[in-house]
Amino acid sequence: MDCGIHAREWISPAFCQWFVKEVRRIPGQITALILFLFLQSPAGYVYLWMWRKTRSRKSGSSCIGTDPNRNFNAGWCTTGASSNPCSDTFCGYSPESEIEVKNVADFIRRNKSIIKAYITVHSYSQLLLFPYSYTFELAATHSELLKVAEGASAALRSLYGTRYTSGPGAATIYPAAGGSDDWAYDLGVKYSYTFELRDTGRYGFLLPESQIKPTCEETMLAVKYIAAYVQKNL
Ligand code: 0X9
Ligand code: ZN
Ligand code: ZN
Repeated sequence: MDCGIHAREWISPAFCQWFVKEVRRIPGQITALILFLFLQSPAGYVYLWMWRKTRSRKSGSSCIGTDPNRNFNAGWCTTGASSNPCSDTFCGYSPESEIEVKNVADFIRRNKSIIKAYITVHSYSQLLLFPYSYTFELAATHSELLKVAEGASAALRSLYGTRYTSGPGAATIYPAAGGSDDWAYDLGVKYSYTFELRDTGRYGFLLPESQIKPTCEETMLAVKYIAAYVQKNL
């Protein structure tokens, strides 16, 4: 699981912190799930806390940063991404050009045999997405991915009634290539999900403090659901 791939989505790293605290209290249950990477884009997070991209620069453009979730090697820069360095969805000059992306990709490649699921946490829109986003074609295991997503959404809703929509990224949010979820799935990680946490736009990225704890609590139920399913189906 990673959090904070997009720097301005503050609720995401908050959830990773919550997750670590909680998971230590339930010995055995989710220990098979590996947790890594709190702040995938630390430079952007520090930079005024409103930034989406990394903070890298290259001569030839005065614009700064690449969208890390367009920089993975999955249909790279073919759709829903920009080759303009000034765009908020700039895909970078080449796949894995960003050190943050290269590090995550290397980590997943290196641990491929033991990684059974990959969850990446974003905000906002209340969605539970799965591959593909770089194409409208359905994933080979589409129906299973959907079934697990719907179970996880139901578990999440059971706490405070928060409604999530689940589906493949391209059809559910928008087509966008170069994302970590598609990349991990094509590498062979069978269960690959993107959470878009609260809310649906009222506060957007600036989720009020009063919603941090309930968001973490309900999301925990969804992640536990996915983890339990994966453990039963290893
Ligand atoms: O556009 C994104 O990277 C994600 N939405 S966000 O508003 N947090 O930026 C959605 C990612 C869905 N997955 C892929 N596009 N691969
Ligand atoms: Zn995001
Ligand atoms: Zn506070």
